[in-house]
Amino acid sequence: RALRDELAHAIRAGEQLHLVYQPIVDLRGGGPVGVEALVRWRRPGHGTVPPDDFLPVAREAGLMRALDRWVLTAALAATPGTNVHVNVSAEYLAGGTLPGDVARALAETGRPPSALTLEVTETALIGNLDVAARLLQSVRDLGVRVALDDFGVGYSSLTYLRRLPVDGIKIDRSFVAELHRDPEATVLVRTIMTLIGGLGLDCVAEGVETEEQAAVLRELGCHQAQGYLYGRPAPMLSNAVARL
Ligand code: G
Ligand code: G
Ligand code: MN
Ligand code: NA
Repeated sequence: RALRDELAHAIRAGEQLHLVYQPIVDLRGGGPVGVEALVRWRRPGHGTVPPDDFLPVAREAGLMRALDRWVLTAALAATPGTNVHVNVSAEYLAGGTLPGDVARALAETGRPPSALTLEVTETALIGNLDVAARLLQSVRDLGVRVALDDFGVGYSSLTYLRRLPVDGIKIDRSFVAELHRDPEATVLVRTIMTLIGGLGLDCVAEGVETEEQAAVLRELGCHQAQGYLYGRPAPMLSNAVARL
């Protein structure tokens, strides 16, 4: 069968999809503050397919909204007592059902809104910024947080920051990767920190792999981080055990 038919079936049935969770830590204390949910597909006969291989197919086939909606509820249900970040594609946001879906998913799972952060990818954003801003504000009115994902690599970062109601950003890992060897990367991250500090926004640094990177980020005032230094995406059980 064609890949996209198999994927459509997997998303409808739900059972071949699963989630892994990557820890997000406090850079000052080092302790866990939450997890990001990341989707995986166990394709029969092919093992586990990473999202970079099947999200483009889902996008092409018009399946992103169904996929992200499934992830939203599944991630909330699987992470009791833990703050969880969920990715929201531009397609899902543009569909207009996000505020209602979020309210329903919180009610169904009995989770508090404060436990949920939605990550909106700025590179994938958005024909209509006004519509996106209204939808995100509706979600925030529920008490859910919104973060701009992959911050800094898009064409319109500053416009998005100004026009979209968000609580924080995630600094793209391409900046973090260069931090301890490229002085210009440090200048860029310092500038990003000044910018978001002035706007009262939070930051999570992505892709932190070394103590040196963590030290620079701490010095620049970034308070949260995610990356292989702290943990790879893994089943929730591993995260729970790691916290004991
Ligand atoms: O898990 P991994 O680091 O391989 O993820 C690769 C990319 O796929 C990342 O950009 C991530 O944001 C995206 N991604 C992972 N899970 C989801 C999801 O549930 N929904 C959306 N829209 N993107 C996801
Ligand atoms: O775009 P998003 O932030 O949702 O992407 C998360 C992706 O980044 C996942 O695919 C995850 O596997 C990957 N990732 C997470 N931590 C690290 C890291 O420390 N180094 C690298 N190279 N990739 C990472
Ligand atoms: Mn993300
Ligand atoms: Na990201």
